[in-house]
Amino acid sequence: MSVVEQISSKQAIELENKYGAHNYHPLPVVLSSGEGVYVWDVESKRYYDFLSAYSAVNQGHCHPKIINALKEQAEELTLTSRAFYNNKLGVYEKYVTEYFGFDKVLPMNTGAEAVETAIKLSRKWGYEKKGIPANEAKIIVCQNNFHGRTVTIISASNDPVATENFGPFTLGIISIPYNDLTALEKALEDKNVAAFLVEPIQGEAGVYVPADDFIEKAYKLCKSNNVLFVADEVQTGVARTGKLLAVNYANIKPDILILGKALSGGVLPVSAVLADDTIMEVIRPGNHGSTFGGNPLACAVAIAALEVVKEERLAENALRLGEIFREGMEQLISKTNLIKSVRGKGLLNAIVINDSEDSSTAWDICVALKDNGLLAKPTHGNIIRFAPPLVMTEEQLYECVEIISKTILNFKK
Ligand code: IF1
Repeated sequence: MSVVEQISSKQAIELENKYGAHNYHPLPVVLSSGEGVYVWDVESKRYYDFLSAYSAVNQGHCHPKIINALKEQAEELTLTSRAFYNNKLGVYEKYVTEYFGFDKVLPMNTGAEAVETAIKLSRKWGYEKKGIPANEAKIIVCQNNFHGRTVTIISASNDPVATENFGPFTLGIISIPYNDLTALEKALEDKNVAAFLVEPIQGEAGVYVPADDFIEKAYKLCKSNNVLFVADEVQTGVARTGKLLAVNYANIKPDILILGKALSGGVLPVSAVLADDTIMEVIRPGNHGSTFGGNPLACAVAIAALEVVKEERLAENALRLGEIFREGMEQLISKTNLIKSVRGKGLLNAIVINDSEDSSTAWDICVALKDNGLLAKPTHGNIIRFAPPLVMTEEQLYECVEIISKTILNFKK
């Protein structure tokens, strides 16, 4: 008998409110199981999951191949720490570096840990390879970014909700407007800049897709100024945008690649920082680490999760279904003034609701979508992100476009 008795939605919500920190405002639904593109609540109602745990469940909920890898490894060896070698880490490191085309990987757990790792790596490279004076290294970031919740990472944020009363903040961060090559070129005049940290598509900001040439031209500006181009693909990576990586649209190889979320298929926290030897060699024993980083369980799960991406051609599926989704939304937009626009790449999309940012309309639409069997959540204010698991079939996607259309056309403010 499990420790947790079968509880009702009401009981579950009351328990979280009473015993849990109120650091989220969840939609009023209590999930108890998931399979593929579906999740079920405690009253056994089925939903299409159009959030995918913020793009961590690209391979679908509880993918059998990934769960089997988890089970098998869990009965063998889960954690050794890096004080000793183990028989899974090197195999995984070879697999993931060849998979993405880099010399080395530094394995971590959460996305924020990987971003922090990339910041430390960039700074150390700046001092030891570029010759930046001690403690003068700068990192350029973009306004409206989201890279995680640690104090250093929110030091790069301009979101008052994520930063208020968490100071003092980390120094050495320059913030420029997203998608602004002129601003980047000016910021790069500072010879103490070590790296440019950027999301190829800004997820949390509301699925902001930059100009087609932004990433490629930003990369070239960085290279001509001896600055590392650091791609945060925690949310856009692992096939989400219709290619293995969102930077593949720009046909560039970032100096440092940050992965997380779907690297494990949402089964447990696995993140990674990949770079070539000329950069990664600045890291020496004792410089960095983590208790769980590169644990055998994570290695086994991540290999299975990445195999699924290739075996089931998830990037190709996301590319094709994304085009169908945005076409469906464009047709809906022509029938209603409630939606201003749709944007995205692959199966990372969002609609902009025709109401003020501080209105509850986007939230209310998500509650109505929930009642109609589809789960999505607003990002900022009036933007609703739609990101289903990449294993969705064309038939399921058409059904979901129908659910969204019906909900919007019948929505009463
Ligand atoms: C929350 C957002 C998404 C990320 C990128 C690093 C991280 C994230 C591009 C850190 C994490 C998550 C965090 C979660 C909600 C979600 C999110 F709304 F916060 F911004 F996806 F858009 N880089 N994003 O998107 O990875 O440490 O969470 O593993 O904090 O509310 P993490």
